[in-house]
Amino acid sequence: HKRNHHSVGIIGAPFWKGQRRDGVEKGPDLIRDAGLVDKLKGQGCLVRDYGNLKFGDVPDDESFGKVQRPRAVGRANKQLADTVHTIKNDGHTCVMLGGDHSMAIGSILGHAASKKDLCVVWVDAHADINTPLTTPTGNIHGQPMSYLIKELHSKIPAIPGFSWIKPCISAQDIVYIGLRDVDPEEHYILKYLGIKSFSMTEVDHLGITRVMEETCDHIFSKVKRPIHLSYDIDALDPSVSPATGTPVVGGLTYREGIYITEQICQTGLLSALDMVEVNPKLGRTEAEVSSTVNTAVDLVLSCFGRVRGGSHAPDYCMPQP
Ligand code: Z70
Ligand code: MN
Ligand code: MN
Ligand code: MN
Repeated sequence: HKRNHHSVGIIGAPFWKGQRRDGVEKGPDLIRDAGLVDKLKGQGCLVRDYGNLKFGDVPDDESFGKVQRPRAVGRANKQLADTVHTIKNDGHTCVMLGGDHSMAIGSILGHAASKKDLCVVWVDAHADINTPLTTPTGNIHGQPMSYLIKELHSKIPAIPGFSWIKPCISAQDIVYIGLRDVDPEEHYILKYLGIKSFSMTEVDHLGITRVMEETCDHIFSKVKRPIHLSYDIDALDPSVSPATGTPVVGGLTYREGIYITEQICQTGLLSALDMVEVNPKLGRTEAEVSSTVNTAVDLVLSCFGRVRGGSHAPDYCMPQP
């Protein structure tokens, strides 16, 4: 056994304006208060906490067509992208604590600024690939992928606050896991671009073992490359993580959710992680909130070497009688 050598940089993105439910901005501090940093250190990681981003008010943020609060979302994502770029250049695996999933725009763009060849594993009940013109809700947390994919560039209008955003990934560099609430327009986009996706039907059919084998075969089909894992807590079943904005029945079990992060860790290529959409105000009881937060913490820990079978320091010595 080699000592856990992960170097982790944490950035909190307490942002909610990519959707309409109050409370998701509490995510970063709740996940920290559940002991994330000490637990990562306890399993041998080097950890630097870069704190939380502070987002100023954005006055006169009129909607653009249906798209809600575009300037606030654009500006917050620029702040995040610059910070993620810094964290990557400092040599860490970057952990972005959300916040809503619109922050994946800045997280992935900042990551791509230092790792041009990254691929994306998107674990979510939702595809979050609506364009500003297909969105049924106007919520940008349902759209982040559309701004990042090169093949969709011609379908994206100029949006106030978004002029700095240039697509950085190709459709073939993406794998979805956990889908079960996909809009018809999103389904068209997934098929039209041939994006690899394992909906809950495929998870049932193949089992999570083969899903992860095929995920790695797909993203590493040509060469090994850095992984951006974008994990929406609503991918898991609401019986595990109910405190989230859009719970959808029939999700991943705790064990399937953890198996995904264990296997991504095993590749040795995890380069950035998003843990998003934890919303304590949507837990009906304290137990619902703590189950959701503790699951988010466990997922992060298992991205950085925690194994269910246990482990020990390489210099461990048994006590002598
Ligand atoms: C819908 C939309 C979404 C999360 C809801 C829902 C998207 N497809 N994402 N909750 N996390 O608004 O575009
Ligand atoms: Mn999402
Ligand atoms: Mn650079
Ligand atoms: Mn979701």
